[in-house]
Amino acid sequence: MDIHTVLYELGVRDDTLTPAENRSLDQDGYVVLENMFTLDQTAAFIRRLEQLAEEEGDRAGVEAHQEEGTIRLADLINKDPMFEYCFTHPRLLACALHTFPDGFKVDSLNARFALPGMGGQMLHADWGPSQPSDWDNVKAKRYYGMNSMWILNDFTAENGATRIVPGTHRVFHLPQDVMHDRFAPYPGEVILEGPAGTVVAFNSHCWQGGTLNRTSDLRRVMHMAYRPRETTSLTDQGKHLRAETAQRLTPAMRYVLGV
Ligand SMILES: O=C(O)CCC(=O)C(=O)O
Repeated sequence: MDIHTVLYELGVRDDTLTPAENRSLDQDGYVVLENMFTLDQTAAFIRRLEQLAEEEGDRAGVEAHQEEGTIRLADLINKDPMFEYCFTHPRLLACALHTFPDGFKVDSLNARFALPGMGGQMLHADWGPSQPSDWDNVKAKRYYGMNSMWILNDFTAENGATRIVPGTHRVFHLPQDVMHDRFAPYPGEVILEGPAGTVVAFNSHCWQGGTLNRTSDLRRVMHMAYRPRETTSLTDQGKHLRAETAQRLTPAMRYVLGV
């Protein structure tokens, strides 16, 4: 199997993304994809995630990352077949192929709920160099990651919608190199307001972060991330994959997971 055969099988075609959407990924470093899932799916995702949060309690998120002021859940692919929809969505896979023309695989699928009054993050990129020469790869558009926000309840400026700074995947330094206070607004940042059912795919080199949830409700999102095929995933699917998950996956799904 190769990536192109697999993606064709999963419904990706040459015109799955419009030229404007491809341009947005290139120029802004992100693209907004509307109506990626229905209201019924939204309700089902929320119900299942809240059930998992209840079951996992203090341990929720330990497989990847825990963060004060939020409920995090990780390794979702092993936790319910409903999440297969996220890593196999043709429009998101087309974004991943655009970002990694030489091939990619799943990095992780996690969720992040910002609690009321919490959730504000420093502006950051989801990647940092291990050595200075890593920047040469970024300059050559050999990117280290792509992530996506699966908006589960309408993102507003009040409830902690993610902020992103367009074009920062091509500035070749990190926010901490130029900002004294990374909680402060940054010139040109965009607050990603949008309805549930929207997915925002973004280059992991883009500067972004959650903002403060000023409402009395949770602000809910899932993060579906991909990475270059030859690298090691945040949630190494080969090690984590449970037998019952492996059993139900098609060969194309296994390929995308890198197992
Ligand atoms: O959930 C969000 O709004 C963004 C989260 C994020 O950027 C992160 O946790 O690294």
